[in-house]
Amino acid sequence: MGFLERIKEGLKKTRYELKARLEAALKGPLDENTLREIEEALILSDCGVETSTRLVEKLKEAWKKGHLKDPKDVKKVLREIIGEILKSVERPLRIDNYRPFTILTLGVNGVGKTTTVAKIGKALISDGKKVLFGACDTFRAAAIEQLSEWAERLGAEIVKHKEGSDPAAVAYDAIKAASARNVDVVILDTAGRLHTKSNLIEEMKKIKRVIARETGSGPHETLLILDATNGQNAIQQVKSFHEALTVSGLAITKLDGTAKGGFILPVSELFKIPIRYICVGEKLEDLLPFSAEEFSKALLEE
Ligand SMILES: Nc1nc2c(ncn2[C@@H]2O[C@H](COP(=O)(O)OP(=O)(O)OP(=O)(O)O)[C@@H](O)[C@H]2O)c(=O)[nH]1
Ligand SMILES: [Mg+2]
Repeated sequence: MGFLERIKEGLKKTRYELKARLEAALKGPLDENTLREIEEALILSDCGVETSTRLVEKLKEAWKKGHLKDPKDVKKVLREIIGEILKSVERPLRIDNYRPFTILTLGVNGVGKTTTVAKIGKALISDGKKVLFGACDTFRAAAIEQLSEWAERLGAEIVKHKEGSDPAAVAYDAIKAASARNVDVVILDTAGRLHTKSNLIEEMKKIKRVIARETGSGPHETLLILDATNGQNAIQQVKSFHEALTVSGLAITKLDGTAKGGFILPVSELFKIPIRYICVGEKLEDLLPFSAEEFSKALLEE
């Protein structure tokens, strides 16, 4: 399967629902009413009220200029406008400027942090990099075990402590070990923290301070993992984490399980944080680098 085909397959649910809604809206002749229905269709696909309104305003401009002759043109113009919004957050993660490059992952419970750590690790290892995982989720023994299994399977190094130990101490040891073992990339897995509990945010800040002190320049990526099945609720998560910890990149997981994929539009417009990766399944190879053009094509191309 080609790259575009995989994204299309992964975005199937969002794609089908958006398509069905747009087609229902586009049944009659194009007029003000149709445009309102298009706006409705976008809102229902979690594109956000403000973003949807803006999209339709732009459609209206194209319509007035006579660029929208039939329903196909609407999708084409919409695809272009969406592609433009997403282009502003298309900045792939570059790991060659620091060594060891340090990635701190963040995200609430169960969004797919540990799985994404493994997927990124696999992609980097396939690229010839030496990778070390840091098991900073020390809340549960099972979490340390889960990451250890991935490390073993992938041939990644791992630094772990006992359950209940200080996550910042794990981060410290992981960075020390990375330098000693000539590692290219350190990826720190963290606990599923409730962003509403500030003491947990404080703990993340402490990890971040330790990384900054020990590397002098890191973390080189503060990667927030968002679960697409939460749709627009992700906006509040981005806001809380970004305010407290300055997020530098996003990874969007579980796009395969939801029709709410449109939420990445308001997230992109509001925060302008680069989307590094999207995940369209549980398997290691289901991690894809984010491409604005392919994503908008996958949403709106036949
Ligand atoms: N369908 C689908 N499932 C995914 C994806 N990413 C992760 N998962 C599944 O989501 C579940 C939770 O993943 P984890 O990686 O354990 O999530 P986590 O954020 O580390 O969870 P905690 O450590 O408990 O906070 C697992 O069953 C994963 O297989 C994805 O892109 N698509
Ligand atoms: Mg985890």
